[in-house]
Amino acid sequence: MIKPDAVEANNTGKIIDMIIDAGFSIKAMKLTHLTKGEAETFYAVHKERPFYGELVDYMTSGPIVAAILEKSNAVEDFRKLIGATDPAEAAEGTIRKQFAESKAKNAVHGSDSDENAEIESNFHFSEREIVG
Ligand code: IDP
Ligand code: MG
Repeated sequence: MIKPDAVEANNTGKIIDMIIDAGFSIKAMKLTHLTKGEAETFYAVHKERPFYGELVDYMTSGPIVAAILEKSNAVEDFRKLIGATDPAEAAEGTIRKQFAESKAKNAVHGSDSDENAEIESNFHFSEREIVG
């Protein structure tokens, strides 16, 4: 996902360019606005964390871009491309280093495992919206 802060700041195109330049292909993509219930479900794994309420408010504060990306070793390579959760710790050349405002408003989401990538893909897209 490209998160609300990055969409609002008109960084969507630049972020998609970086993703394509890094060798990912786009299998599905859409602009959407998560409801509170959708954001709560998507981030349910974090519901005991102190920042959960803030995270749900942020993720529903404006439109997001959801995408399914394909590449060999995609999960690990995408996490490398986006950088650390906190942009202060993100490596030079990463998306979060360049575009994240803070640890909370950190521009992009990436799945953390192949299993979660499948769950998150199915959360955002139906089968007929996925190319190939
Ligand atoms: P990740 O997005 O790098 O996988 P997670 O630890 O899974 O990081 O956290 C999910 C999201 O929750 C982060 O991307 C960020 O938007 C938000 N978040 C994480 N830690 C904090 C925090 O300490 N304060 C506020 N928001 C946070
Ligand atoms: Mg995570």
